[in-house]
Amino acid sequence: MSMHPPPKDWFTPPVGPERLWIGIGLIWCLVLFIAMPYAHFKGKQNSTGESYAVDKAAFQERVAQQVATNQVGEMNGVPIVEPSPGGDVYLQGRMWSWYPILKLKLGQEYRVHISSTDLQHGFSLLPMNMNFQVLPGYDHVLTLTPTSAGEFEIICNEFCGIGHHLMTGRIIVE
Ligand SMILES: [Cu+2]
Repeated sequence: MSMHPPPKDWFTPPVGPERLWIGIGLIWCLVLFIAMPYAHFKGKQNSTGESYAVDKAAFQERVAQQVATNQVGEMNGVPIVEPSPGGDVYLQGRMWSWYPILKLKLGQEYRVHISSTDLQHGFSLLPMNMNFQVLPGYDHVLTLTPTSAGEFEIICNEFCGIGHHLMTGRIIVE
């Protein structure tokens, strides 16, 4: 097999519709280049990236402590916890549930600590479409201020085994 170099004058500058499509593509690249950081700072649905290494047992202990001191009810065997506004809130992802159910106050700011005590899960808040990775050994802190009242479902969006589809939780805002 032999290869031949292209002729010296192979390049012809784009003209007509080709020029137009290259232009549209370039403009769209620039739009996305600006939109991504804009959505991060103005979207109000993004994590600040605050996270810490945490021992699984220590996190579990904080969750249990919160349930012991702030439980206000129970739903399908899962405790409902009402943390004090402005304070720390602990949410544990585990096979296959989100524990406990959180009851938050509209317009109040909370520091929600999310971690897993077994393997990787995905925190997905519906219908807001907020998604965060939940990793064992890491405490992911979300500074969260509920802006609408109601019941919000949490699902797991990281396949985590046979009961993955049953892994739902709840945040109640009133
Ligand atoms: Cu999961």
